[in-house]
Amino acid sequence: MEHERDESSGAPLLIPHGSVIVADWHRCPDSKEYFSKIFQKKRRKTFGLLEAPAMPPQIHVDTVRYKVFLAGKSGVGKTALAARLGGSDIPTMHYETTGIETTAVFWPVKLKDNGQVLFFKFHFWDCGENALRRFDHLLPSCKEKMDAVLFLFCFTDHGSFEDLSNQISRVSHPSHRIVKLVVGTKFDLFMHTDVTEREIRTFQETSGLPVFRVGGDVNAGLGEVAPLLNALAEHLWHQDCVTASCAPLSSQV
Ligand SMILES: Nc1nc2c(ncn2[C@@H]2O[C@H](COP(=O)(O)OP(=O)(O)OP(=O)(O)O)[C@@H](O)[C@H]2O)c(=O)[nH]1
Ligand SMILES: [Mg+2]
Repeated sequence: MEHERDESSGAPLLIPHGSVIVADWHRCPDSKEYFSKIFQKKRRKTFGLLEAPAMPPQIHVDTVRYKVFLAGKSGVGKTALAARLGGSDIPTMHYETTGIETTAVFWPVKLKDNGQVLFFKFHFWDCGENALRRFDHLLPSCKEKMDAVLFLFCFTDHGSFEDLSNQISRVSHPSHRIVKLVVGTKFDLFMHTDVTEREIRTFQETSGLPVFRVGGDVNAGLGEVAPLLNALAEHLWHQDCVTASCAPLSSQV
């Protein structure tokens, strides 16, 4: 299938859902053994810096690591999204994040091509927007060796949607291969929505970036976070394959 192309890198911008990894694998019986390792007492397990899911010795699973930066206006829900993706409680109040906070999230994925199972380890970098503006050294740290960015806006604040183009130009550089996805938060507050579906469609068409919607109860299970984590994994894996196929042969050995 012919994909839309990013002129700067030659990489497709949009990858059809389920073309690289098995879609909705968390619902398949053969995934149970892997997903059980990211849970503890029916809750998502939080992993320390050097911790990883413990598989039985006869099952070897490679882990691939990616740095993902969360960008967006203050109050859009960057800290809440990091908590949501990691399965921890979402802060009910808005406390400005005063520096950089990182969250490690493990996510099992089955590749469609060869059936190989991998643990994706996403390292989410969440920096308070006001701290980012105040201290010049924070943005370069967040951007250093990042693999992906989630650009956030919230459905209850049109200003945060308008701010997306600033966020995108501030964070991305045309020559960098970076996965870019957009996340609309507070979708549960649809009665107060300030951003229309038409605006979202137009944005998707002009920017070529997919838009995901999140909101609501964090205890809704994996179904709530799976679409975003799977899309992130799928785009990152695809980006790596494109980079590897473009690299000179000597560097592929
Ligand atoms: N209802 C609802 N509230 C949300 C959602 N996401 C975030 N919030 C709330 O929005 C407020 C701000 O969220 P934060 O995650 O602290 O915002 P932030 O982007 O980290 O802001 P800074 O650290 O200042 O840059 C908090 O009160 C959250 O509880 C959501 O999806 N639904
Ligand atoms: Mg924050």
